[in-house]
Amino acid sequence: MKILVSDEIGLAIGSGKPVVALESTIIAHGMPYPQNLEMAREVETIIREEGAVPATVAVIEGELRAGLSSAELEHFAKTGPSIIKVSTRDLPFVVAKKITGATTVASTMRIAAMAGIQVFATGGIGGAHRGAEHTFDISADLIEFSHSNVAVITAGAKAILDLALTLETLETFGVPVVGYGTDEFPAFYSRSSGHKVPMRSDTPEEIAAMMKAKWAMKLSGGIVVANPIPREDEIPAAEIAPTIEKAIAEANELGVHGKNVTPFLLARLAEITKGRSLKANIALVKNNARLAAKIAVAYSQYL
Ligand code: PSU
Ligand code: MN
Repeated sequence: MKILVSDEIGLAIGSGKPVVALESTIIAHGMPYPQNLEMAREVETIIREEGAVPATVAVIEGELRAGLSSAELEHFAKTGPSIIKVSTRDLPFVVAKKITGATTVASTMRIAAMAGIQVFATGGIGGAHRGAEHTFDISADLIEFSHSNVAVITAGAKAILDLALTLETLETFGVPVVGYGTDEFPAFYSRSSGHKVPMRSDTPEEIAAMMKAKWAMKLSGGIVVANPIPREDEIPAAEIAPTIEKAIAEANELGVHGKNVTPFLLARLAEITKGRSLKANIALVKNNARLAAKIAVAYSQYL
């Protein structure tokens, strides 16, 4: 299946220049307007500053796309949660029905890989939710890591999740989880989670070399690059923990389930913290975009 790319992105991919994929669910479902649009634009600027080309991924009227126009970005940001959230299981449906949808980490990885893009920046990947041993609510993001050859730069996994179960699942799927400049798996809003990462790297070049080594061995699937939120933007784990408990209790009471869980929790946290969690979320996405571009530049020597 063909991915429609902008001229700029098509040229960059064709000539081995660094490209960084971005997802659209974070825009439509992860943040309110207008902060989501500002974030989407700033992230693209950061990637350019570092010498790479940004490629925001989405499905538009059933077409798989990498690289959105300014008007399209604005459409996703303004329309918000009424745009369908498209994970891998939803791709055939939106393509067949020619629907416009926002791609999650899982479906963005798949489309990026199909387009020939190896690096992707997000905020925080999905994972095993708390209580997953009963609900089986494990994000398709984790499963996608065993399939698509893409390195994903993420601030650990969202603190609303069960991080121990998330790490166990990634281990089962044979996914390298690399701490960037840290020995701990970061917890999205917080730099520290109490969970160790299995491996650590301190340079973009080393991560690029890991990507090259993994795929040269035909070990298919992605790499989690766990990049802690900058110190000045973090909400310490002990501070955010009671708020997360409260939001999860509300979600359970209201019977929120399936694909609505993550957007509900992110929105409630932003309300309860009066925007502080949103501010932290934006800061960590920008931080991930910068590192992603550096990794893409380092990896371009192998292209
Ligand atoms: N990171 C953010 N905000 C988000 C997400 C990631 O900072 O909104 C989105 C991603 O699209 C991710 C999704 O794939 O949340 C996970 O949803 P679920 O748990 O339903 O798989
Ligand atoms: Mn889920």
